[in-house]
Amino acid sequence: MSQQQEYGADQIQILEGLEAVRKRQGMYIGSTSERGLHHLVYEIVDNAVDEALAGFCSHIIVEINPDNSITVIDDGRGIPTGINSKAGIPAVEVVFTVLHAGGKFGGGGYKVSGGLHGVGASVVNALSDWLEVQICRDGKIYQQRYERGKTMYPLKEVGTCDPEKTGTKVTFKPDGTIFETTIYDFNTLKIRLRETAFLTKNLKITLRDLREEEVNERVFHYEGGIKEFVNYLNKGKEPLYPEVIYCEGTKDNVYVEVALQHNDGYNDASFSFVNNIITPEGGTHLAGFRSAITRTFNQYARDQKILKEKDDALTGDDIREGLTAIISIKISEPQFEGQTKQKLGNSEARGAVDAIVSEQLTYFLEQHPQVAKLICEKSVLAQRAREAARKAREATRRKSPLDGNSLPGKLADCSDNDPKNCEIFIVEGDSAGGSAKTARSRATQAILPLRGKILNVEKAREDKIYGNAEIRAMITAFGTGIHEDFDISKLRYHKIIIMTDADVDGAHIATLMLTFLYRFMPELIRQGYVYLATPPLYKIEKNKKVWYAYSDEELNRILTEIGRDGNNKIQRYKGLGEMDAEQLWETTMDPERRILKKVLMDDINASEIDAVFSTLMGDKVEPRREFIEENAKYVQNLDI
Ligand code: 0R9
Repeated sequence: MSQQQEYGADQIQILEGLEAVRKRQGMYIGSTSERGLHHLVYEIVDNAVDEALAGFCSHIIVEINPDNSITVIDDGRGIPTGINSKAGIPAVEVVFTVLHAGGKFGGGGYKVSGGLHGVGASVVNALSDWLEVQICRDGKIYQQRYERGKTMYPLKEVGTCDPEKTGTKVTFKPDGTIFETTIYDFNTLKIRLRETAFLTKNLKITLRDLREEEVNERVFHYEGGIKEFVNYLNKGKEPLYPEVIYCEGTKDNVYVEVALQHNDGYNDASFSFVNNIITPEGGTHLAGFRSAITRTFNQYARDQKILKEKDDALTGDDIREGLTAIISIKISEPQFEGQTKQKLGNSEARGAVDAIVSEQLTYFLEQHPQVAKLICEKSVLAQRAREAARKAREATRRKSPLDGNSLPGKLADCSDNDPKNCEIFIVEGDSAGGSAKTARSRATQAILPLRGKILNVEKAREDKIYGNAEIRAMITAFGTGIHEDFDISKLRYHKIIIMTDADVDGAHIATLMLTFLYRFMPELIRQGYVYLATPPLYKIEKNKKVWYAYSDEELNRILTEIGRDGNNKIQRYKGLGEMDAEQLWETTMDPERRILKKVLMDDINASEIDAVFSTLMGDKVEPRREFIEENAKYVQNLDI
């Protein structure tokens, strides 16, 4: 009897379900871009993490195989292999072939990890060329294979194993006809798996890249969980006190974990998670945390007479200056609200976080009066600085409004009034600025030359930042205002193009500008308005013909094409200033010929982005050196 004839109504429904996933992939995994491709791995890993959260799995291995297929192995109980009475097929087959099956079958527990997508293994199966699962359970090894979601043979025994050893191994190859790319990025998986390990105390996660002869392996294992996460995020910063404050508890079925520590910086780096997934827009859990710390610190400061009766209360912003915090909750039925469905709405989460943090933080402050005093004093300083900043901002507003009514003198503005058509080049140095002003297309291209390096906003308080002429010029030119005044609809240019020399100094200036944009106007990056110009590295001349090369590989390609002989004249550009206006136009500014790099930011990586900026731009040398050593391989064309 063929497989086809064995199919009953249930199986036909299954196939129709997975066919729907293949047709409307976006609905199930968000996108078929690189992001969706990586999401497949997270779906399978999340199932193994659930097994860890249930207390049965301590090690997860993720391997990128030479053909860009992925293997995930866990040492949990193994997916049940017995027949599921409702579906009439083994539970494991239900997991991989029935939409949204997840943990509703078998164990009876709920799916804890995942949450936002949490679409499950069947979607990964539907979107894979093939998927194979092997289970070690009761001393036997079971196996099943699927191709594009279809079961290839009934679950079979393929060997025996040590009865003490149990676990699940899943290997899948994403379908190249569905995904825009099927090449995995080690770094992307590394960031996510490290975060998962931080959020799941004691779980060890090994990531292995088997695509090169020399295997690249990283192991993430944090006994301290989110306490170590806070240490990691603060590694480029100077902590105000050595302890990481930690609160933990369960209330109304919400498991709450919070870790926090202040540093001597000025930013709030708080990140909230629900069921191990970051919630970039926060929600009730974050609101509960904020109200708890504001109330608790004000109470303490009043009790200890750090705040006198006549003094204003500290605001949340004052207390969160220089704060690094992780708020992580586990909840069985998370509800998400807002336009992007990324904001937690469960009201019981607010109460649970508020109660647990208030109680345990109050106790901590009583036990650690020196730490409490340091935090309160820093908050009082922040309160005063905020008042000074408000005055500075109002003074600047009166003199030269930050809302764009009076433009900076150095700006050569464009004549078109429609922001969609307009771009602004932020140019390093007056001389390159001069060439750019001559070269530009006046209707649509504005030029703002900046003198030297702009202020490092990572190390300055707001009042000083508003006082900086270069930063004020940018804010005024963009037209959006900043912070609570920020209004993206007032943006005057839909392309903000940072144009700096292709050398170390230029890279530093570009990083300073990106730091400013990231900290003060992150929405510009998030919505894709920020770009980096790419000036050429070489000019090649031969027999009165000219070529430009933007990388060493391109130089080699051109030289091979035109012949490597004595007639070639090769010029290595050291900076934008070496190009005349015409050269600058044709190589770097002409929309028809230039290369622009869009600066992208994915909120999923929010904590990592914060750590990168504070490591690169902060005071500590050693973490910066480590970061540069680890990431040097990703840098191209930096002339050191
Ligand atoms: C390598 C990736 N790992 C997994 O996908 C994975 C799923 C899974 C699992 C259970 C144990 N380990 C797992 N690894 C499990 C076992 C039992 C009960 N619940 C869960 C048990 O032994 O009783 N499952 C996830 C869903 C299911 N199993 C189920 F629906 F089949 F039960």
